[in-house]
Amino acid sequence: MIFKDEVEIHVKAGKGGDGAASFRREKYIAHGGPDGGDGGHGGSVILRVDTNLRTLSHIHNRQRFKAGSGGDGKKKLMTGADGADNLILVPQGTQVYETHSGKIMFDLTGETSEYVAAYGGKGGKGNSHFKSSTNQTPFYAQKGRPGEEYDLRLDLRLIAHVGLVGFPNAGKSTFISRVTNARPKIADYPFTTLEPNLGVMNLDGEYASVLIADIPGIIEGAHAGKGLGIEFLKHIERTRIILYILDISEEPMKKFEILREELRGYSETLASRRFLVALNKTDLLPDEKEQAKIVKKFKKLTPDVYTMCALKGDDLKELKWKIYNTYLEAEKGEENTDAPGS
Ligand SMILES: Nc1nc2c(ncn2[C@@H]2O[C@H](COP(=O)(O)OP(=O)(O)OP(=O)(O)O)[C@@H](O)[C@H]2O)c(=O)[nH]1
Ligand SMILES: [Mg+2]
Repeated sequence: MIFKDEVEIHVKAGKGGDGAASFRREKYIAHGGPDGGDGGHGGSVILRVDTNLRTLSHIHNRQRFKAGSGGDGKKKLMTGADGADNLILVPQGTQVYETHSGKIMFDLTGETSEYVAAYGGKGGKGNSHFKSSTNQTPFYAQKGRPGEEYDLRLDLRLIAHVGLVGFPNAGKSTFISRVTNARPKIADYPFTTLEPNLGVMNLDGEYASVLIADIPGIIEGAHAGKGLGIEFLKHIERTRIILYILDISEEPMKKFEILREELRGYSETLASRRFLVALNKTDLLPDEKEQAKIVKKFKKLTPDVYTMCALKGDDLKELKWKIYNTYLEAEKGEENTDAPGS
């Protein structure tokens, strides 16, 4: 699943139907009274949150969304039908910007948030409305109003709970494919991942509500623009937990220090976020004493160090539960800080 977090769309609401200009046909009277009905209202284009969605990848870039036009009014005071709305479902957390001005229009933060992106045009009034004492036979009927039309940019700031950080080739994508429903590309060369992947973690066969984000690998100098750059860190800015994934057979402590330094270069808050460490590829360092030595070094920095072999899917269970419990703790901490008066 490729995670797409930004997409431009064009929305065009329906035009209102025209009001009718017509007159009652009565025997022996040249012009009966005006009986032109009103035009129907144009449909609107509406954005609505669907909590089952996690990405914007179901929307094509530059896709056009049109709502239906209102029907014209008819004689005998018949009102035209209203145009159908066009409903676009988006994930929770989608922000709507006006493309040209860059102005934010709406933030679909709630589980039931809805935003009318383009209002349909009003239907025109039929000539029956324009009869007066001086004009018994008005030929004028209102035209329907055009619908609103905008270029919009939808921006989903991925609100993953756990962000994977590591050097290229460390096994981040292998890990996310083992523990979540995501199926990213995995290959034996650096920078395989070019776009973030998002997955929902499974625990004992059930999907827990923990979202994990796999981002491209980070190298030394990334914050100064090396490699794929550090811009992908924006995707994990709002995560609660960072999981460093390190190749245990390739100077993991040194790599870890470089990664921390790069994160610090990007944002101090991100660098000081709660973190866990996973030492991957234990099959490449089968000597358990060697493994224990490395683990011991990391334990001086944090108690949350785990070894695993993501390739074979070994030793993942304990880490998964740790991730889950840390996530629950972080959620709770958040509630507490949000509580009024605290
Ligand atoms: N021996 C061994 N190889 C592994 C293990 N986990 C992952 N690999 C291999 O390491 C290579 C890189 O794995 P990826 O999951 O693509 O690594 P990544 O961290 O996502 O890399 P980028 O996307 O380039 O940042 C692949 O060939 C994997 O099969 C492991 O536990 N043991
Ligand atoms: Mg990858």
